[in-house]
Amino acid sequence: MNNLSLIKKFPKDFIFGTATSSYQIEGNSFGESGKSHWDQFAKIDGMVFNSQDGRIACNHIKYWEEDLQLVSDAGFGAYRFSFSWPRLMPDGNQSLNQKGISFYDKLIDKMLELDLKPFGTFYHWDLPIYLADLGGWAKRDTAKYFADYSEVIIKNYGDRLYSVATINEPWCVAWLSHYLGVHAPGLKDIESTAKAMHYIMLAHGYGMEVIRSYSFKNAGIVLNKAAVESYSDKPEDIEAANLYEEIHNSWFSDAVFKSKYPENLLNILGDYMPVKYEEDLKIIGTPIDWLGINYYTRNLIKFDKQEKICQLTDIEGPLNKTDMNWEIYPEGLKKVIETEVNRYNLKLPIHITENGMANKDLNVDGNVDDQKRIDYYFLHLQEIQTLLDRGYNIKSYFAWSLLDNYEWSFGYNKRFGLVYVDFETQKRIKKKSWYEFSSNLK
Ligand code: IFM
Repeated sequence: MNNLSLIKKFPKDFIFGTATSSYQIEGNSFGESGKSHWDQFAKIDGMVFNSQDGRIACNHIKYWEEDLQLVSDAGFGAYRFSFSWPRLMPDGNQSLNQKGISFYDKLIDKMLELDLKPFGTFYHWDLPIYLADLGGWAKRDTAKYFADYSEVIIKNYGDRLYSVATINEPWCVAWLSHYLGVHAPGLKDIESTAKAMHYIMLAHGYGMEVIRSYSFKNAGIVLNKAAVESYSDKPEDIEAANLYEEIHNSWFSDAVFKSKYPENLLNILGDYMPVKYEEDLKIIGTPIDWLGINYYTRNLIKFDKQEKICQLTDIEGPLNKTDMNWEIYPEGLKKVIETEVNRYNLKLPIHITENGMANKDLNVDGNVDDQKRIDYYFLHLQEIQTLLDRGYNIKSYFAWSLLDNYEWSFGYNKRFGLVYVDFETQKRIKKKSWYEFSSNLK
């Protein structure tokens, strides 16, 4: 049975935090928020577990003080949250919702009062419905509107934010949502995929330009990295894995660090790419101050000739799994960081902006024993420690997530929190993992 006492051996200035996102916790039926495309998507039969949506979620709009107190009482030094675009700009790009503006004002001020560094993410998947109806991420205008939205954030809160990230997990925004059809808008369409793969990165670039125009200094992007491995030594599986590496990982990092897209995937998407997309790559490559890495699992890839466009499949691996059926593969975290640093010769600070697991947690008379989650954190923190010992420039680690919350297509059926949420009563119950962090952070 592992514990988290290794935390005490981390460098004194290493930041430990925990993370959430707006749609997953806030409850968008409160505070005059606009709707997001997830509200629409959840209504489509079979797309989301029990058609659940984020109207109530964890009602963080009401319980935000209690929630921040939970972060602070555990001894964390930072809180990663996201702004909700439809809460701030209900119609996407026109009027501001003053209630939304003051909500984040209060939230950030309270973080500072509690000595929590505010790590703000601009976009964590809640696209205003109004922009989704105009074509969403398959349209160039959405990237332009993202620049206006970025300005609202940086102008109102830039003086108090410790750091900002433009986009959370562009792979999910583009590939998972337009090619695999798993997230909103649920498309399986190569043309919209190609457009979204580019426009989400252009939005990042425009966001960076706005951030720089306000002389804000601590800005980055958050990429979800998969440890991609070939299912076998067969050349066709290795080739399939290489293509998947481009799809999941290097498309986004090549764009940011090299102002280019990787060749194999570009060959596949080429005919559908926006005209003159090359001209945008310089904007996308605007230098960032740090790279955020979210890591959960590995992808085992096999050649599959049944697949028409990208001839590959993700095979279920043999390792122990979390409740998401994701393999627990801690060395993958080390591998993805090593790959990133070597491939791009990175000197930038790296923040581990998300890592954690879903577990079938049970509330037994007010006790939630999630030892499996403690084991997961232990194993991943060990990998980070190894890299720190080797001199890697890793600055922080954020546990995903503070609260059980809306896990997208899985609705409220997957629990990732350090704190258990009873969704009937909104009661928060600290899990064993919360106590474990707390006794080692303080
Ligand atoms: O809950 C999500 C989060 O919104 C983005 N990263 C992965 C988490 C677990 O699936």
